[in-house]
Amino acid sequence: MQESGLSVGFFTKSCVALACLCGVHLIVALFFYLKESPAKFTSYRKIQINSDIFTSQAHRTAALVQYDNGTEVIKLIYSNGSVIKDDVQDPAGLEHCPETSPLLVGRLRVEFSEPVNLDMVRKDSPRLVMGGRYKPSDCVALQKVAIIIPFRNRGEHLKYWLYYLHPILRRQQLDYGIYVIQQDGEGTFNRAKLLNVGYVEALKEYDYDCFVFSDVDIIPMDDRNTYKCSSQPRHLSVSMDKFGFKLPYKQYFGGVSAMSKAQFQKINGFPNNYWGWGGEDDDIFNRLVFQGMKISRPSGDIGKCRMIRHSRDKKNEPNPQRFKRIAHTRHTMKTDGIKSLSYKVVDVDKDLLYTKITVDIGKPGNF
Ligand SMILES: [Mn+2]
Repeated sequence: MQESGLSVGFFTKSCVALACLCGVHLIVALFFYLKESPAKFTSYRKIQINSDIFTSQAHRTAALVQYDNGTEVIKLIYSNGSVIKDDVQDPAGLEHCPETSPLLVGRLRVEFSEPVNLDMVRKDSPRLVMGGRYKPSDCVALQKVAIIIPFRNRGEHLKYWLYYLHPILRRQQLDYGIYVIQQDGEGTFNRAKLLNVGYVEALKEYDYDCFVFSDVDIIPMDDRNTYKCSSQPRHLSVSMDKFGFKLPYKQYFGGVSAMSKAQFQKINGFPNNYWGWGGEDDDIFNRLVFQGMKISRPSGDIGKCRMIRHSRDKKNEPNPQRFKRIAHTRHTMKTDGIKSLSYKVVDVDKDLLYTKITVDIGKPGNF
């Protein structure tokens, strides 16, 4: 009996000790939880979002706004819980801009007979920030768009482009930046490599999620042709006056196009070895197709654009190798692209209306 009494006593004591230990653990945990959590997250607010652009249909997004020491942090979250976007916004608690901007006016008059005055553009854009950066004041833009313009010796065209595009992009309620990528020197021009450089340089400045690649001489004639990305790579200059307001051919992807960061990464960016005029846009088209993507386009009516007439640039003669190169995209795209890009920045010029980056991109056979 004595033996059994001893053993019951020991068992009871052990249980009490264990219970006490658990209690202390609980109290300590509760103390730290209560101490930490109210300071970190004062409140959560669920907001509605209308951007399903970068998500598959299977995973619609939800958004949470969480206040972290007074700063609003917007997280776009997959239904499986993974965060796809994490962006600090103004503390004002702005709503997202609507899917279609209420500021659009539709068809525009675009002409190049009179010289344009950029001072007017500067005065009319009070929210423009040095470097050609803008974001709406009353809502959070749906996309952060870097507009990349390959450039050399086309100052007059750039003036028209800036004159027409800044007001359009503002009405489209985009959070945007203008990057003019100027090829240094007088060597053969390389449009696609300059576009690759623009992609890399723009991302060094800001967390852009969409890239619009535009020739300097193409102006949209309708502001409903929004310069933003879509669930598939988007071709924007679909009916140019130069081609009788028609697509020159079904696979045409030149002029102005838009790709999300993910779409651009998927195709290893653009080719670096198309020197001179032509072919690079067809190579890009091939890359998209080989990666299982399709081109999205606005209607021919909304997609009307005007091209400034010009004679052929010097050092941008048709590239005789272009047909041979296009035939080998499937192979070359694996190695030639954003992963193999090399260049040197020679100069950065910040204007209120644009960021101009002058780059040494080498020469043929040495890229
Ligand atoms: Mn042109």
